[in-house]
Amino acid sequence: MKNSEILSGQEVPATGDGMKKLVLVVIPTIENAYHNLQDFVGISPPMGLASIAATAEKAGYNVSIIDGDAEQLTLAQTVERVASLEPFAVGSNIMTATMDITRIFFEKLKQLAPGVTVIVGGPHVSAMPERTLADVREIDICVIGEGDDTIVEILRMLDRGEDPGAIAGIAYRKGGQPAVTERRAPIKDLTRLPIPAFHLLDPLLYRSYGWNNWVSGYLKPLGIIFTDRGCVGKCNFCAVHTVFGKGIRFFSVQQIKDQIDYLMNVWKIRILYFQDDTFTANRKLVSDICDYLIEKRYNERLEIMVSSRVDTIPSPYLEEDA
Ligand code: B12
Ligand code: SF4
Repeated sequence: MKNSEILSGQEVPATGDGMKKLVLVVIPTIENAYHNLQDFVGISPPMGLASIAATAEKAGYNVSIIDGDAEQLTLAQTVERVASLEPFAVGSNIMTATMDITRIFFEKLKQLAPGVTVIVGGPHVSAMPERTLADVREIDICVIGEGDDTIVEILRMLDRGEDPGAIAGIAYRKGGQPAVTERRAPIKDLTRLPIPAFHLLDPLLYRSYGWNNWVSGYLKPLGIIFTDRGCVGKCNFCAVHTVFGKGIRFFSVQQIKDQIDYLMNVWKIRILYFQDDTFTANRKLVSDICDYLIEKRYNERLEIMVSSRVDTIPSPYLEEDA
């Protein structure tokens, strides 16, 4: 019996071996998105997939990540690579801009591997879970919001052959019709999460944006760290709140130090990007991170990038900051 048949309401015997393979995939979209500016685009490690890979591994699952963009695979090659690993479930992250290619990808994948369960998450899915199921009939489960805990609950459910209706924060096909389960609150305490599964990625594939190319060649490896989730901004056009809810939550200084150490010593990064939406929201945290980079003299070997919202940076020109 196929995994995907569980989701159409049929009875399935529990398998329960707990070590089946989950393959997470970055569907290649760079060529389609950036055309002749491809060389300018940085290639970032997929941190959403690396985060859920870490919790799935911690729960005992066997996980691989195939990054079609970083490995410069065509769509057809990516499909073949994923299918050749014989996964029982395949997961991917969808932005609105990547929805069309995602549909083609999963159509082709299910032709090669009809029994696989397809699980998707990300901003587009979180904003429009039912629409996503309606648009792509090959998708079995949509994860709404953060997927770190949800992925583990889904894998266990698939293992036991149970109905996913009891899992909060998903949309799935119940007897063929889209069904949305109860809302899942954002993870209150981020400090309980493991660090992202960097070990499943090849550091040499990740590089800085093209502007370094004009100056000193691409810098690589590029390491990415998120020090928080969410944003202090309340911009109503922004997709961030659909995934992370309102407000902002922080990782601990220790979790950030552990990631810096790993990326410096194992990945041997030359450029580090704090890819938060508002890196400067918590000045104490920023100051602790800077102290650590200096204490370890990492700053002497690194270029550092951050992204933030400009009004969280103190300005000597504004009275309130003086
Ligand atoms: C890094 C990034 C990129 C990188 C992606 C590189 C990579 N390999 O990941 C690059 C530079 C390529 C990029 C490009 C674009 N991006 Co961008 N990007 C981001 C950014 C800043 C961080 C993504 C990230 O890692 N977040 C941290 C992780 C932990 O969160 P996450 O990915 O959402 O994952 C969590 C959940 O969503 C869920 N989840 C996600 N995937 C999956 C999969 C499964 C199976 C499960 C179970 C759960 C799950 O669980 C994760 C952990 O909790 C986000 C902003 C943001 N704060 O997220 C914008 C964001 C995703 N980008 C956005 C946009 C608009 C774009 C562009 C369209 C911009 C443009 N006009 O060119 C392009 C599209 C490019 C394309 N390919 O077509 C929007 C998406 C909006 C939307 N409606 O989809 C965002 C949300 C920015 C915003 N504030 O609006 N982007
Ligand atoms: S400041 Fe940026 S990331 Fe934050 S809500 Fe506004 S647009 Fe989104």
